[in-house]
Amino acid sequence: MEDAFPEVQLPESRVLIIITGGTICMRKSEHGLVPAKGFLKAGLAPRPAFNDGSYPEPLEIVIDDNGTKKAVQSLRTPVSTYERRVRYSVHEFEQLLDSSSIDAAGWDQIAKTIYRNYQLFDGFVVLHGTDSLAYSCSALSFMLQDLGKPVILTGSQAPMMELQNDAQDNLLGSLIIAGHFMIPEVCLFFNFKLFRGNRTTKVSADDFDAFGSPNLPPLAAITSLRTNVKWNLVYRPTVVEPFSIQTKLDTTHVACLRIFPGMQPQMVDAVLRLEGLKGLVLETFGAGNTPGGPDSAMTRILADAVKRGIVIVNVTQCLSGSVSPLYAPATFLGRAGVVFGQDMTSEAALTKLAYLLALPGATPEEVAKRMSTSIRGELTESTRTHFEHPKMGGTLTPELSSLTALGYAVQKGNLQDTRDIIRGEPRWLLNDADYNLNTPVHLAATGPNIDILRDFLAQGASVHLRNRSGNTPLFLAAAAGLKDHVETLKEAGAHLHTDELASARLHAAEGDGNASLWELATG
Ligand code: ASN
Repeated sequence: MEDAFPEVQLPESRVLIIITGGTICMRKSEHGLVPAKGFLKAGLAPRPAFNDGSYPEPLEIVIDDNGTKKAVQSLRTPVSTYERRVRYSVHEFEQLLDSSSIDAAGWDQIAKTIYRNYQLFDGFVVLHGTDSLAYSCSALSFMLQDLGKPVILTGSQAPMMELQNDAQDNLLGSLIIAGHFMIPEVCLFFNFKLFRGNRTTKVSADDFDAFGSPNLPPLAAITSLRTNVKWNLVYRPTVVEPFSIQTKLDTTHVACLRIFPGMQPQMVDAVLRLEGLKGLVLETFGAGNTPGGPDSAMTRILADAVKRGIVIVNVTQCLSGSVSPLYAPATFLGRAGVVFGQDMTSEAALTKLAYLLALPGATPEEVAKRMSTSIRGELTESTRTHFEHPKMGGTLTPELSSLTALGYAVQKGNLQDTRDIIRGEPRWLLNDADYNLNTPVHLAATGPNIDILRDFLAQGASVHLRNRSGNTPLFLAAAAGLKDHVETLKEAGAHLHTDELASARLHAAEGDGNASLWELATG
């Protein structure tokens, strides 16, 4: 008899879960809670929300810390509301950490694991303790350069093994978002909200609602069965470069100091004279003020240190808001050469300093300049001076009519038209998709004018989205025999999805005249 409900082939995303430790995977010991290994088997496999029982074959390939390919058992979630399954594998740190002990070496290890496995997965979830989570999110946001895929850090206040916990919701939410939404940022997911990682701070030591992002609303929230993504807030790299990592952060030559009433200038001087110090984050009062006027000992000490080449960054002690030269004390600091860190958190300011100071050839002047401008959406730059009305028209929604108009302009190869349509529209238009789930980049990948493709990529369009047939723009360009398009997409970090590789190799072997192009796309 025929099966009344035949198994339908549904799209599937692949996610790698990197486990660094933290409460989420902890068990009780005689000394209190400690992280324990074997999370996939003990924590995930027995839970129906994380395991549909299918134990997918063949085994998944994960590249380990030595660069060796390992075949591991992956698990698959049941079907989501978006008619998709998430297949995931786990990579556990050799030494699991309470996150209070993580440092630059731990961040280096996370960054390298993502880099090595980048082409094998659609997204990454990092399990991490909550204590230093905001620091790790900030550090990774800088270390992962020109990121094109979601990297979501999460943890919990109560272990997965506790009867009542926040671990299950935090991990499931992260997995669903990493497997469904191409948000190319380092994010923190906690208590049903997705934040830009470098905007977060831990606001509670025990509440399940443990993180805040005081100066930027959440990028997404799970408020019902569906996830509400604020696409216009999503940050995208706007240079045409493939994903790369800067692994070393100079955390040994930076410091953070909180100003308090009555603080003696000598105390600040003592810190500024620590051997080898290159950067200081100064947590000031309110809108950026410290005690003392233009001729005070405090201002002189800070000015001297700036002259000696130390980068000093002014951030506020307040939970929200920005520093600015509103009051005289902050203005004097600015004149002394102290950089305004705008509305950056201390976590973001400290890790950004450590990142910039470690870049090859970094000079104090260059580092100081970049500390007050946004490099990963970590601070709010001054707003625009004018308002533009959103374009309306047609019987379609404004979004769909813009997308359709853009599609025609791409097909005609008219660069100016594409620019006119995109202008005034939020950047999400380039990452939106038509009924076939083709994005403007899919269309441009086979379009007549390569400059349009370049233009889209330079404006932050994703190269990793797949259409309804599961194909990336790179696959379409190779299938169309367009060498320049293939090269341009590769330059922007495009690669074939794991699911496309077999078919690409077949094309190459068939010798359909395009063998070298398929090799280029696969390489
Ligand atoms: N001490 C733990 C950690 O940061 C706290 C937690 O994860 N909730 O690893």
